Amino acid sequence: MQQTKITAPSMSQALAKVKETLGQDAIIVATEEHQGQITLTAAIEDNASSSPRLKTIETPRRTVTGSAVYTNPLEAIKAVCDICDEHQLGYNFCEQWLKELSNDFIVSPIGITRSLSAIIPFCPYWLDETSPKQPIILVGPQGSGKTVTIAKIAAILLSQKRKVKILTLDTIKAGGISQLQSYLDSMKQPLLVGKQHLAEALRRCEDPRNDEFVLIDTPGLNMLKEEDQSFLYHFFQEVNYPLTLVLAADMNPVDAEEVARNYYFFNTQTLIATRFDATKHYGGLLSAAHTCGLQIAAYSDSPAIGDGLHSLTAEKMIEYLLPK
Ligand SMILES: Nc1nc2c(ncn2[C@@H]2O[C@H](COP(=O)(O)OP(=O)(O)OP(=O)(O)O)[C@@H](O)[C@H]2O)c(=O)[nH]1
Ligand SMILES: [Mg+2]
Repeated sequence: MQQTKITAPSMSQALAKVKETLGQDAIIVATEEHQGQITLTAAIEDNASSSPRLKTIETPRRTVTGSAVYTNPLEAIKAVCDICDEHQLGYNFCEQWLKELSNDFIVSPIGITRSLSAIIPFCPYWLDETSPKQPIILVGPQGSGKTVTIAKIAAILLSQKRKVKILTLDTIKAGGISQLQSYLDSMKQPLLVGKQHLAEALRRCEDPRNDEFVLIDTPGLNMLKEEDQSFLYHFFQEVNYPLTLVLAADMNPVDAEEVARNYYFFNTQTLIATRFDATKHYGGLLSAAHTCGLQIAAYSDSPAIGDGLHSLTAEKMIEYLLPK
């Protein structure tokens, strides 16, 4: 692992220098603030973009069922290129997918699902694998669906007879607290509000006897704004756990990639995609996951809490990507 310390007068300048020095895959491992100067310790792992941390599901090589099956390599290549074109997936994504696909040319018929599962980390069993030792902390741009998703996760866990403790740090958005409170009222769950509960909630996760899942909602951030970068930076200092990015699937690929990179700096490892029902183009979601190796934990296709979250596999993703 390569490490370096960068000092600059502001967060955005420090982050820009980190990107310049270590590239887009760098992650921040420590931060200090002294006399108005920000010092970031950044690191890059040798295989940063391709080191999944949860169990990912790769489609077995011989799985060639479903509609994405082609009789010869040219047809399969054309199908992948058409998908990349339709969903605005960039050159790098398409090139890597095709490279992976070429490993399957020895079998016939040829499926395009396995190669997608090899370049995107799908984690359909994310929630089953998560334990109360790990808080679920949702971060993301304004309006991406964090609060609805926190409520959905709470509802799913409660339906499995698990216990939850829910905290919102969003004391900024008008109506933010009452929005989550009203979702939780129907589940008869209390809501903790404000930063003063954060340390205690995190301590709870460290207690081996703890059987409550700690769910934390955060305010929507605009990472182009210095104060929002600063919020994430201070939050990251206090929270020594991986974060989950909530991203709307209808975000354009360039912006989605940029957002993912910004959060990836701050120990964001997983991705939940919302608004699957509001788009026919999924390039933003896939670009964001691919760029930073973010693991796709779940997706949502409805704003209704009762409709829950769904697990995503390469097979299901291909169904969304193919022309209807
Ligand atoms: N169509 C659709 N709408 C969704 C979905 N998930 C959330 N929404 C809607 O998206 C809007 C924003 O959702 P919120 O959960 O409030 O988003 P947020 O990220 O908490 O927003 P901020 O706290 O303002 O940053 C609301 O109108 C939700 O009902 C989804 O999967 N599909
Ligand atoms: Mg919210």
